Amino acid sequence: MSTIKACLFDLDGVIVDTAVYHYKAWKQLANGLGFDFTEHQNEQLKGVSRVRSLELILGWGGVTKTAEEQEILATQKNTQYVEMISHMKPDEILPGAKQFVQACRDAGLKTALGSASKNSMMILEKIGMVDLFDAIIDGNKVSKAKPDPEVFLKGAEALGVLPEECVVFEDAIAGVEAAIAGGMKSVGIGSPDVLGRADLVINGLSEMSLEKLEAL
Ligand code: B16
Ligand code: MG
Repeated sequence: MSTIKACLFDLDGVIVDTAVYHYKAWKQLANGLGFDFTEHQNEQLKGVSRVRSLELILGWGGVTKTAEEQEILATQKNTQYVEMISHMKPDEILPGAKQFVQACRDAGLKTALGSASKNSMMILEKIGMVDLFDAIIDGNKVSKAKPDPEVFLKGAEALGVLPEECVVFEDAIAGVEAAIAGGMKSVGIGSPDVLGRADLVINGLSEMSLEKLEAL
C-alpha cells in the first residue's frame, strides 16, 4: 500500500507559467542598465529567489551595484512584474494542473504549495486556486532558498505529515534537489536531461494520475 499522504506543488512552471512575465520584467531592467538578457539566461533563474536572480543578471551584464542600489532595482523589477501578474486569469493555469490538485484532494491526500515566489498568494487569487491548498508556503515564509529543503519541510509540517509521506512536483532542478534533501519523493515537470534525479519526469500535470502517484 502506498505511504503517500500529501502532494507539494511548486508554483511557477508547475501550476502556471509566470516565467514569461519574470523574463519581460528582468529584460526591461537589464536594458535600462545598458545590456541585454536572453531567454536562455532566464532559464537559469527558474526557482531562484528574486535577490539571487538580480545578482546573477548583474553578473551577466558585468555591472556592479551596492546593496542599497540592488534593493531598489529588485523593487523596480517586482513592481513591473506585479503589474503584469495582476492581469492573470484562470485560463493561464497550465493544462491538467487544477484537475490533478483536485483529484489529489478528492482521493483524501493533503495538498500544499511550496514556492520561492513572494507573490504566490496574489497569483493563486488571480487564477482562483487558493482554496485548493491546505497550506501555502511561499517566499515570505522561508529564509533558505531551494535546493535547501526548508520550503517543503515547512509544507509537510503545516500539513501534519512526515517528509517520506510527501511527493514534490517541481520544474527546477534546485527544487528536485530540495525534495531529495528533505527525504521526499519528487516528480519533475520538464526534461529528463535536466530533472533526471526525480523519481518520475513528465511534461506537465496533464500527464499525471493517481495511479502514477501510487506507483512512485
Ligand atoms: P518573486 P517558483 C520562483 O517561483 C520563480 O521560478 C523564480 O523565477 C522567481 O525569481 C522566484 O519565484 C521569486 O519570485 O520575485 O515573485 O518573489 O518556481 O519557486 O514557484
Ligand atoms: Mg518553478
